[in-house]
Order: sequence, then structure tokens, then C-alpha cells
Amino acid sequence: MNVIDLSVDQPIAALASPPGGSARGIVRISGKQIQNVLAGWFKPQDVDAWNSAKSASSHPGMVHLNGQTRQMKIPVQVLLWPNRRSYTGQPLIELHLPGSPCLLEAVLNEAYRHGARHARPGEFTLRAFLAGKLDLLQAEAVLGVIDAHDQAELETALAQLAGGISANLSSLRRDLLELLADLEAGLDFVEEDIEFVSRKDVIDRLTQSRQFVDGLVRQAVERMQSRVRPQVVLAGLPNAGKSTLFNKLAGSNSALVSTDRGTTRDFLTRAVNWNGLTFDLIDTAGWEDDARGIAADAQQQRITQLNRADLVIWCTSASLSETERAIDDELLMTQQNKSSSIIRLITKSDLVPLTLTSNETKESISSPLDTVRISAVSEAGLIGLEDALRQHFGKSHGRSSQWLGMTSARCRETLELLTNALERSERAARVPTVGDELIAVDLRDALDHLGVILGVIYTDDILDRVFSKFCIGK
Ligand SMILES: Nc1nc2c(ncn2[C@@H]2O[C@H](COP(=O)(O)OP(=O)(O)OP(=O)(O)O)[C@@H](O)[C@H]2O)c(=O)[nH]1
Ligand SMILES: [Mg+2]
Repeated sequence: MNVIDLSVDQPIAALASPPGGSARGIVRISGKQIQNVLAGWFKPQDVDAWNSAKSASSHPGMVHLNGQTRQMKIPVQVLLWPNRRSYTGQPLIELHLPGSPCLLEAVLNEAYRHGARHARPGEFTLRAFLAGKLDLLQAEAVLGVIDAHDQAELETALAQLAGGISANLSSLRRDLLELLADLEAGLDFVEEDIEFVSRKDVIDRLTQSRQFVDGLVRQAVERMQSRVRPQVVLAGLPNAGKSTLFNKLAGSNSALVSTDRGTTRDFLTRAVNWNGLTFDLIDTAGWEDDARGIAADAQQQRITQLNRADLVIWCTSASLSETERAIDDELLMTQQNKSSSIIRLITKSDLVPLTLTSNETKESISSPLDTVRISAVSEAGLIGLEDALRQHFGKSHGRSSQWLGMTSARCRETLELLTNALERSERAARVPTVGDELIAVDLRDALDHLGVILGVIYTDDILDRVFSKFCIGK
């Protein structure tokens, strides 16, 4: 799709509600003189109000549609934004009517017969962007909101749509433009020896800007990595019930389970989708002190997997003796020092019914760790485990940033070019013999890269990449 050669004045129309039947359907039309598109087939209740509308207003009335056999009169609510103060930054109409697919199709056909053309995917948002209503980051956020798969993604998209990141980048752009103006003003008066900005000030402002962009690059990278499934590793003493839980969560029988200690030798990985939580689950060999031969290899693999883990689920059998429990506590403590995220899971809880006076309850209440009791056999406590996983994944997502995945993918390279340009001008500024004009060259380069991210400077290629992902009607 070549979106760049589209005329922005021509009325475009499309279904704005989801396809298929629903209680209410919306047809959206945007362009110059769109009231003409409705002339003759939309009869407003209040003709004067419709003809003289100067601001956003609602107009009940009837549409007269040509059905296959007869004319149909359908009640409709028309919302009109007659000027630039609309989503697209140009006159916009929405027809709200009963959501029957045939009816909506008939309305669209009528609009096409009266001068509108079929909108292409993302064309409404493209017009909003071209009218300066949204910058490119916000346009991508519209798509992010539509596509959000979970609460965390939705929140990121909404934050980006609200302009948090755009506002930060715009203020960075303003700062750099001011700095460039100061430098260039100095260049005009270089003969008179008038200094508009001190070299120290230039260096400080460049350093601050670069540090800000460094933070954004880190965020963008993190955001892209968070798309990779978290690695959740099951660990603990032999016989703790790790493989049994593995099979339960993976919905398979791939891991061998037995009453013999040390059943699992190799580690086993499965991509799991458990109640909407997606992660890689890894079963490991039970902890052994003086393993030899194959067992020693299994222990080495266990350590490697634990080092790579995003979250460790430490399995402790509820039926351990006091001595075994002391060993387990010590091992867990060692692991805790190495892992940032860890949940203690008391397994086989069906074997030891919980009483409020048991040591374990006191411990789990005072423990700084998340402790969850489950039984893979009776399935008791699995909800608690689900909650704990959700919380852990939520935390790492929440930290991840104001960037949408697709935005960070598009911007990452440009952000790096931006950092490089800022670094170059900072380096130049630190050499007293280097003139301001050389600092300005790299600064202009940095501003160009920033413009590309915000969409102040854009190319067919960027617009194509962003808007071709949209659906029609948005
Ligand atoms: N009663 C009861 N038994 C369980 C539960 N979970 C596991 N078991 C039993 O405990 C034994 C050990 O289970 P596994 O899943 O093989 O334990 P593991 O931690 O993988 O053991 P290793 O691979 O040797 O480290 C098996 O006999 C399981 O049937 C549970 O929730 N309740
Ligand atoms: Mg096992």
C-alpha cells in the first residue's frame, strides 16, 4: 500500500464498529464537505440545527436506504464534528444505527454513491497524524490499544497514547533546538567575540540529553525482550513433586514421575499456556550433594537452568522431616541470594493438612518470600500459584516501560543513531579548540533522528510500516 499519495480532502468511509452483528454499528466518514455525502438520504429531525452546526453535535434522524426490493427508513443518530476539532483533524461524521451487517453495508454503499470512497487500513489515524493531531508514537499507540493482549499491554498503549513518551521526546527536541539556536547565534557573532552560551553549559546540556536517551534505549531493549516468554524453573530437593507439577502445568505426561528419589536426570522444557499465562517451564533434577557421573551432569544442568531463570519455583514437600526441612531451608536461602525472583511452593499439601498452630503457617506468614501451598494431586492451591505467577510477571512487565513493542522495534535503531550523534557532539564540545560549528553539525544530525521517531520527519517507508498494520475503519 502506498499511503503517501492519498488525497486527504476526499471523504473516506468505513465501518468503525467490529464486523459481524451487534446491538449498535458505527459508520465513520471523514473529509472535506462531508455533510454533502449525506445530502438527500439523511433526513435530520432538526434540519436547521444540522445545516448550521458549528461545533460537535448530535443529530437524530432517519436514513433512507435503497434495499433490494424497497426503500428502507432506518432511525439513526448522526454525530457531527464539523471542523478541525475531531479525531482526524478534519470534518468527521459517525452514523450510529442498529448493528445489522446488511444495514451497515447499505449505509456504506450509500456513502460511496454520494462521493465517499472506501477508507484504507489506518487511514483515519493517518489523517489524524497528517493533521498534527497525533504524532507517530501516538498513532502506533492507537494500534497498540486495539491489539492489546493483556492488561499490561493495554496500560502501556494507553500511556503512550496519552502522550507520556511523546511529551518527553518533544521536550528533549525543544531543548536541543534551543541549544542549536544558541550555538548558531554565536556563530553569527564570532568576529565580535560575543559568547551566547558557555562551553560548559553546552557540555552539560548535551550530557543530560544523552543520558535521557540512554535510558530510553534501555527501556526499548527491555520492552523487546519482555516479548520473549519468561523462563520459570522448578527446583528443590529430590521427590518434592516438581515433575508432577510440571506435567500438570504443561498439560502433559512428558516428565517421568516416581516415588524413587532422583527420577529426573535431564532437564525438560515446555512452552506453557496456563490460564492465559504464557511462559517456558523447566523441570530440573532434584538437588543432590555429592552427585557423580550422570547425576553430576544433571546437577550441572540444573545450575545452568537456575542461572537463566526469570522466576524460580522452589518446591518444598509438606511431608519433610524436621532435619530435611532444615536442609531445604538452607538450600532455599542460598538460592534466594542468587535469584531475584523466587516463589516457595509447599507441595503435597494433601499429605499434611494445614493447622493454624503448625510451624509452617507461622513461617509462611513471616517469610519475606511468596509462599503458596498446593497439592498437584487434589489441585488445591493452584489458584494461589496462578496469582503469584501473575504478580511476578506483572512486576517485570510493569517495570518495562512506556514503549509499545512495535514502537520500540521501530525506534530502537534510530535511538541508537541519536545517542551516537549526541555523543559525537559532546566529544567535540569537550575539545576547546573545536569550534561551535562542528558541534552544531552533530546536533543537527541528532535532531533529524529525533524527528524521525516523532514523525516530524517521515518517509513513505516509515508511514507504510506503521499504518499498513492497522485495520480498516481506524
Ligand atoms: N500425595 C501427593 N503426592 C504427590 C504430589 N505431587 C507429587 N507426588 C508424588 O511424589 C512423588 C515424587 O514426585 P515427582 O514429581 O517425581 O518429584 P520430583 O521432585 O520430580 O522428583 P525428582 O525428579 O526425583 O527430583 C511421586 O510419587 C508423586 O506421585 C502431591 O501433590 N500429593
Ligand atoms: Mg522429577
